[in-house]
Amino acid sequence: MCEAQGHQLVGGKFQVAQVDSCSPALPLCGMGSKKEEARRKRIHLHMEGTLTARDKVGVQDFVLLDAHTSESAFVDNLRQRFSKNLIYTYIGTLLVSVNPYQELGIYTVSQMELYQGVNFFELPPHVYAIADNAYRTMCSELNNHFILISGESGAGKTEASKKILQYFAVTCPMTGSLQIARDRLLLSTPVLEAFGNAKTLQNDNSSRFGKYMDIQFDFQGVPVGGHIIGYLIEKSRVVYQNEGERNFHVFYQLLAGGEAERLAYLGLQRDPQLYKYLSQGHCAKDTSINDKNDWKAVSSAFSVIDFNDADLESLFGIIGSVLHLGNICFEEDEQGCAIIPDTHEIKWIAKLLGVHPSVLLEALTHRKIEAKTEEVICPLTVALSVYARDAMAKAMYGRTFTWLVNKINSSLVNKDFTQKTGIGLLDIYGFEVFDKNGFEQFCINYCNEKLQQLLTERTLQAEQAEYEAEGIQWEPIQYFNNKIICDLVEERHKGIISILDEECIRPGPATDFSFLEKLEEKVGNHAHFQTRKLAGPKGRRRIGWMEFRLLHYAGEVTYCTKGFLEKNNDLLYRHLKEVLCSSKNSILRECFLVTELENRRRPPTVATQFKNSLSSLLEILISKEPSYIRCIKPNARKEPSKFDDFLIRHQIKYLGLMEHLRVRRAGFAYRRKYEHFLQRYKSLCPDTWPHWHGPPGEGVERLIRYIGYKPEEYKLGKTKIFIRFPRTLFATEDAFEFSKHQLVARIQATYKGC
Ligand code: AOV
Ligand code: MG
Repeated sequence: MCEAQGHQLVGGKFQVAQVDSCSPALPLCGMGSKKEEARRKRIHLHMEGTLTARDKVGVQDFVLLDAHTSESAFVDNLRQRFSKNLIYTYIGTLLVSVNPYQELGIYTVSQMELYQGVNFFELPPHVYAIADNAYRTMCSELNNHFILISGESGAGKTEASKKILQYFAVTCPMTGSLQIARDRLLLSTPVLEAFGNAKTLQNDNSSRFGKYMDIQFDFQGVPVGGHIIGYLIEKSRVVYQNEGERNFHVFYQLLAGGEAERLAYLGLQRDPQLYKYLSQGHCAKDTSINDKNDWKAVSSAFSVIDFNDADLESLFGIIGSVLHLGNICFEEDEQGCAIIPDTHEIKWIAKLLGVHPSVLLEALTHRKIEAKTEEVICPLTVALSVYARDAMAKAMYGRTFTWLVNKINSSLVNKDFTQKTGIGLLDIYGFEVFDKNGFEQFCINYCNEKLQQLLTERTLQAEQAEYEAEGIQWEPIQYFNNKIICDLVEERHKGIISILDEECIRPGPATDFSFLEKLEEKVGNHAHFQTRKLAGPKGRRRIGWMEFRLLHYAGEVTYCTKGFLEKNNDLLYRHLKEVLCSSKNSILRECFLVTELENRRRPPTVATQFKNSLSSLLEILISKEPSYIRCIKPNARKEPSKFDDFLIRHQIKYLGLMEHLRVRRAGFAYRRKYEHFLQRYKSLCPDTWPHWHGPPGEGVERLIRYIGYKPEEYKLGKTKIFIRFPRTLFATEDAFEFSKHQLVARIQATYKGC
């Protein structure tokens, strides 16, 4: 006779006892291998500490809150847990994470082992539980998954995605030859972060590009390869940074850690303050960032992900050239044309890129214009030369970043495996509000709107639609659907992006101000749009003449239209393009020559490209099974242990966490088609074992009546059974394991008797 916490085998029937799902629903003992028993013991030991302190640490699943609809109770629970360094809490299967801003020691290998193969609610909430759950479902159902990590800038998305990747790297089965695939997956991160992350006011390691990483597994669950898609890198940072912000990490890393010979070859000095592109934010040297150490990590990662010396020479030739470009100064001659009095920088760039100095000099100070039959070369003003110089730096960096992602992908691809399943990790730039917000923030916040929309559609909307389709009685729960804001931005012919594109291509003088006027004319009446002219100086911050305000799902953001047209057009003078195409630098040749040959026609604008890439991303995601992590930033000062109620309440609101909780609380944790449910558990009931010939729904009804489900624990829909609490399912699962064990024992006994 076997008896375990929460489950009793009574009179041959398996009954589900009332267990608080906060306590560990330990499955039946004595049914697994020695290893399994040892694991169970570990869990038990681990849980003891948590259980005794339970009253003081709130509930680990918001569904269990008594005052479940009150926002204050929600915040209180989060605060209590945060004060005990318990940063994770569930809402059903969704994970809420609060950035601790300190190392907590909860990401050790033994923690990883603890979460491996455990039922989701058995252990305290953890990002590892989300990873493990996705992984195990993928292995058993052979389907594709994705983990969507969202939250505002600095909330902990990138850290969470790295922890998940590490979890797979450590816990997945591994064969010798595939270790390299695993290492490459892991090491792609520091390289991409060096080139794509930067210190901003909100985050010292802010992702300035969006990243979707697909980890591919073979049929045994071994990680065999991967693929990364990068989204819109913030190129403007290469040439300009706001006060208190930095350029991309790689520049500072190279200067701080690069070998003396390398720097000499590139003509660079160690001190970042000597470079205009690195010092505009006045924090080139930041005590919280160790560029020298980071360089070590990045340079050793390069060798693992298959970069050879020639690649690195070209790559750093470009990085060096960008720094030299930034230091080029222009002066005006008597005719008002730009000249470059000191050609020191030009010589270095020419050397590093393999172009002729005089050609480069001309391209930076002149422009080729096609007249009727011939090309005319016109001198540029100083302002236009500065524009040309910055455009060249941005174009080089932007395309190099794309090259980098492609190069990493070619090292991650594994052609030997065809039958693959995958887990996608989505880590994008979080919602951003600065004092001054430009085109970049507009794109970033639009991206966040789209992901919020996906989440709303797939959780709140889909969940409720399913209850309706299955004929389950249900009291609908109201929620804010941000589709209205997505439409305002992206609708064809009518949305802000279309209006911007029209201004970018229309003949005649279009300016950032004429764009604003068009916006007022076309979307002025929209409930989520305001300008000074239309709304008056209401709100917390006055709207300026060049500004418009969007009322995003996550709050108001006032955008300055200055630079919108230029950034959306992203034009590089033809003259400069030709110089870059003629470069002997292998990366530049590859990036410019190929794309220029392909793109004789005008390429889509930046915003439209971004919109299209987001819509293909959503298509990818819609075909996969989702898991969600919602990250919360506890305070605006990046400080540990500081829980800012106001800031947190705001995030809880806009992340829609209360609505999630209501749907979860009133809803069902688990559902399965009758056929599948019956197929798995039919051995638990003599009526359905070994075969059930009637309608599957009826079989399920017999089965659950036999094993003793209580009426409040489940509902039967048209095609599926809905189970309210995870504990019910765990108990059923344990009973199944137990019966399997008994069956094996019986078979073994039979053989022994033979
Ligand atoms: P983000 O990805 O959400 O912002 P990060 O993941 O980069 O934010 O987190 C910001 C910083 O918070 C990190 O550099 C860590 O110092 C700290 N941090 C976050 N999560 C943890 C954790 N679990 N444990 C310890 N420290 C943590 V942005 O990329 O800006 O949207 O564009
Ligand atoms: Mg990030």
